[in-house]
Amino acid sequence: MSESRRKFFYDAAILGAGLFGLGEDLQARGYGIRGESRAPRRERGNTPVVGGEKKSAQPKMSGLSMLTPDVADLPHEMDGNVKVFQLVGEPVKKKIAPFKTIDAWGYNGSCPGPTIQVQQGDRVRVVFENRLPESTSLHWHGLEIPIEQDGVPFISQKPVAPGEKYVYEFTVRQEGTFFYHAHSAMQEMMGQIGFFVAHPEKDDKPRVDHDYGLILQEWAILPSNTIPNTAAMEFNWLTFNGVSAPMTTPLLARLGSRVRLRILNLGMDHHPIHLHGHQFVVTGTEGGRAPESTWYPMNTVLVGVAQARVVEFEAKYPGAWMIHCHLPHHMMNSMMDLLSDRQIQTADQTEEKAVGQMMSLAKSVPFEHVHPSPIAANAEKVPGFPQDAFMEMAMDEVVERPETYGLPKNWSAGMMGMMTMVRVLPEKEYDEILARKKAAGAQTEHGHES
Ligand SMILES: [Cu+2]
Repeated sequence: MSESRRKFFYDAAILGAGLFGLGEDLQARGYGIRGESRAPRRERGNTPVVGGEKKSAQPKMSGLSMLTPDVADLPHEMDGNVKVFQLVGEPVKKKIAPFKTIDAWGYNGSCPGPTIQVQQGDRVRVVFENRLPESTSLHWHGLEIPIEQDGVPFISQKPVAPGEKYVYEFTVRQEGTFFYHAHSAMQEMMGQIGFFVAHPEKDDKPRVDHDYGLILQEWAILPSNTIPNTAAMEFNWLTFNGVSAPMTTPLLARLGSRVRLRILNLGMDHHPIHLHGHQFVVTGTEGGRAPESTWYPMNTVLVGVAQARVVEFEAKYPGAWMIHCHLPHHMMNSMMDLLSDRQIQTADQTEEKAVGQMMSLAKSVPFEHVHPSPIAANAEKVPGFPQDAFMEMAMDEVVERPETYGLPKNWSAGMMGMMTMVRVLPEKEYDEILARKKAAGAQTEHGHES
């Protein structure tokens, strides 16, 4: 990486820190990717910008590559006709909410790890380096590859010790939505997962206009802790691509376009992912494309652990449509950890104490926010109050970015946990946001948006 390139990433990091408060996540490390930067990336075309490494040869996509909101792509270089990726497993400081940074593990400074995109038929080499304090390995989930490449410690390879490198190499014969992860349960729950997408040799029919990827993760963060408790069976922080709503970057779709969502789950729970206002069909799984004869309309798909579900829909109706896990506790984050030694109580608690506690919790987050929903004058006299009052925290400005432009005031108030939105926009509004992304990106990288 050239010196000016290095400086670019450093500047981008500063800019990102200023704009989005992601300072801890953004340290120039010289991988050629920025896991957290919001440099623009392509939506369509044949020259994807992957983390700014435009010089290296890019995948010959048949038409479209997937965007992983809030996660960068992993660039590669060519060695003859082999696509060579460099992947580093290491601890990652991860800001999962404007007021919550955790000590996760991931790859190349990113959690989840950067997205790998290849073409069906590609020969792929992944040079893996272990910068974790313990041994690990990489498993290629769903790929039909020789046993020596399967990444299971002792069975198919010796564990990769701390400080060691290990080279994986295989030919990708399938197409579909796969993933890589450490083949160790606790490391998985520390965040060691990333997309491995193999684009088909021939374009799918019907053709999609937008292709998005979401990784579902859950975290148990005990009071006053930043390290996920990987032994826990109860989870209080829920993320899409490593961030909780409203930090999740909205997906954009042109009105009338066809949208693909690839949803991947690696946690302890299965998540029913629901889309508002539209019906979709499941067009694929972690095993690849499903025949069209199996498609039927639905709007909630259960994404089980270790599964991927690929859904497609026509973006017919303009608006900001929620995409979220529908488990009630996954549509929020329990912020009891912010209460330090205090616990949220549901019994043996006067209403006055309950209200006081919710208020003091809300006041403890270190940024400006509002509770925009009115409450009744006698609210405190009603058994059960408060439920959602005070829990919603509008923080539009803290999470502002080009993709949130034009959303109604206080849009962020009800956005919590495993939640994002697809903004279906008429031509003019869509182009306006793309222009804003381009303008924001012009300071960091020249993007190819169309
Ligand atoms: Cu869920």
